[in-house]
Parts: sequence; structure tokens; C-alpha cells
Amino acid sequence: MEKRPNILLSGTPCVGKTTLGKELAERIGLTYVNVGELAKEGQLYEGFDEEYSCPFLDEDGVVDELEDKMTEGGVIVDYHGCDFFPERWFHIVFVLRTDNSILYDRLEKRGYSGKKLQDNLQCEIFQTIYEEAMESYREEIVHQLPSNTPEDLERNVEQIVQWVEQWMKDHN
Ligand code: DAT
Repeated sequence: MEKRPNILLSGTPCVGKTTLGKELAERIGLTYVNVGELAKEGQLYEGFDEEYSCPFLDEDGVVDELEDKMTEGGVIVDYHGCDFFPERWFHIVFVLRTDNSILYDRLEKRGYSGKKLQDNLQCEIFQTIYEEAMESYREEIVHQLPSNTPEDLERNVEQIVQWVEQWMKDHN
């Protein structure tokens, strides 16, 4: 069977992971997996986060759930964290980045306010997810992508499509 790469899309909530991931999946026929949705469907939670009034993700449960699919290849994974996936899963990691004022508006539109909104903005300002990615994967495979405008989206899609096509040529 033809080998296909696995791609991780990470970054602060609202940077555009879902938008990019779904568009990409459609364009190149890879499978899109939203880890948040997966957890919801399978009730892959453990314990409760009092600070944010939401359950903690059952990280091992998510990894077990995805293992077979990832081994097969051709999966785009979307999640706002990236340090608990096995490093071997991913051939490339993209961390999407959005300017503060734009991100503020997107978070507000999603219904975030107060501490939750501020914490997510800080997460982006301190490039928390980028650093998490650089610590969790080989630096050569971690890339940041600007994700502010529809033009950024289009450029990101084009670039990743090209990368996937080249990867498939090199590995098949
Ligand atoms: P995430 O999956 O990272 O939480 P999303 O894909 O749901 O983010 O996008 C959040 C909002 O921002 C949504 O209303 C779509 C919009 N958006 C995403 N990428 C964008 C881009 N490149 N330009 C303009 N708007 C974008």
C-alpha cells in the first residue's frame, strides 16, 4: 500500500487548526482527526479541572484510540497541545500563529471571556505551543505558519499540499 505522511496541526485555540485541517484533508484525501471531538465522542476524560470547569483529557486513552490509524498513515491530527503524542507518529509538525488583536476577536466570537480569554491570549504571546512542539519533536520537522488572513490559509494549504506530494514521491 502507498505510504502517506502524518501531519500534526497545533497551536493556541482559534488560530485556525480546524479550518486548515479540514481544507487540507479535502484537497489531498488525508484523514482529518480533531482530538477534542474524538475525546468527546469516546468520553476520553479523566478527572476534572476546577480552574476551567472542564474535564482533563485522558491522554493515554487518546493515544491508544489513535494508534492503529497513525500506524497506517495519512492522518492530519488537530489539537492545541502536542507533548503527549508519541514522537514517532508525525512526519511534520505545524504550529499556527495568529496576531494578538486578530486572535482576541476570534476568541471573543467563540464565546471566551475573562480569564479564559486572557489565558489563551497569553498562551499565544508566550509562544507556549511552539516551545512545547520544539521540545517534543525534532526541531527540523517543526514549522510555524502565520494564520491571520484567508490569504495565509490559502498559502498554507498550497505549501502543505506540495510538501505531501513530495513526501509521497520520496517514500513510494
Ligand atoms: P482552531 O481549530 O485552531 O480552534 P478554527 O479553525 O476553529 O481554529 O478557527 C477559528 C476562527 O477563525 C474561525 O471562525 C475561522 C477563523 N479562521 C481560521 N483561520 C483563518 C484565517 N487564516 N484567516 C481568517 N480567519 C480564519
